[in-house]
Amino acid sequence: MENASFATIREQIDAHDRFVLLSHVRPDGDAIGSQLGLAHGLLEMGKEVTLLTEDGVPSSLAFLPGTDLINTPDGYTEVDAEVVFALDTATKPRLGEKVNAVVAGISKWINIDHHITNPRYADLNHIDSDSPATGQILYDFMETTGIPINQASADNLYAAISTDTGSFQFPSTTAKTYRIGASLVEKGVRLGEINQLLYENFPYRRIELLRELLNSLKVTAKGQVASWRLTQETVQRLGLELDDSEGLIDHLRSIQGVHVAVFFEELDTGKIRVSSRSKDDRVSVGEICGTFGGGGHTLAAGARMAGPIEDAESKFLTQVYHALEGIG
Ligand SMILES: [Mn+2]
Repeated sequence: MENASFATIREQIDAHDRFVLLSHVRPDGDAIGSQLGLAHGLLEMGKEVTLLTEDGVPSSLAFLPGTDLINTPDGYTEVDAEVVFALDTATKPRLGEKVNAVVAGISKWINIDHHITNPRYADLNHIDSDSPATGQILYDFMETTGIPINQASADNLYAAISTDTGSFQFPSTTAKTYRIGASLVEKGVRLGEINQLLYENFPYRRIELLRELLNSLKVTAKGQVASWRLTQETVQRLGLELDDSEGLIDHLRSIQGVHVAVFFEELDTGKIRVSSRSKDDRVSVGEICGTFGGGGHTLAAGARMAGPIEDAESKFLTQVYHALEGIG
């Protein structure tokens, strides 16, 4: 299926008044930043906007302008809107069970995302896997179709792009990404303040978590694979919140000689959440995660596996070793 053009998506905005904007479970900066980046533009156009996310806004992102507008689906039986925007969400189930239930009655769906594995589950889909962040696609969309990007919108789009590019560092970052960054700064992004709140404002328990993770660090395959694990026991003992581990995998990725970094996290359901990163585009962690029912990008992907954590660990790492053998 072809990508819907920005003009076609814009027509849907002109043709309707009430929109619901969604992103994925355990939302990250690109998820929340994308929702709010677009929402502030639509609100300025006088549109009615409902914002939902299955797990609520993580406290680390609560500072972004407009997060008070984002609700969990708990208070809803159904959402009164004409059009659904699913943003930064690779599959429909990843919107969350409760979110899916309360928007099930809405017939018009628009899907804007940058995950290559996105099966195009909406009526209009704009999937650009070359874009390092959904926030970057939304900037393009809003800028080219004349949807206002006010300061609140700019702050959010900047946070979306910055967090999904590892502060404009990952290989998916292009000259265009920097140009968009510059435009957003011109539109009033509070650069120093937003960066400090994004990257230098973590609760102390996150550092305690890092200490625990470092104690579980394993480097295998002649230094090419680094992994660590987080158990429910640690989650409970440190009083961790869902997003406390966000970004910590970058410590594994940063080790010299490491090609693949993997984070195994035991969830309260007993399932194992696997996050993986590759530094070598010949080793696609997206493909490896795909064999376990997950997905994502070549260099960053995730999956949910059955427990116990030891089993998930050995099954997943076996596939990683296999992929590394493939490149010699
Ligand atoms: Mn994203």
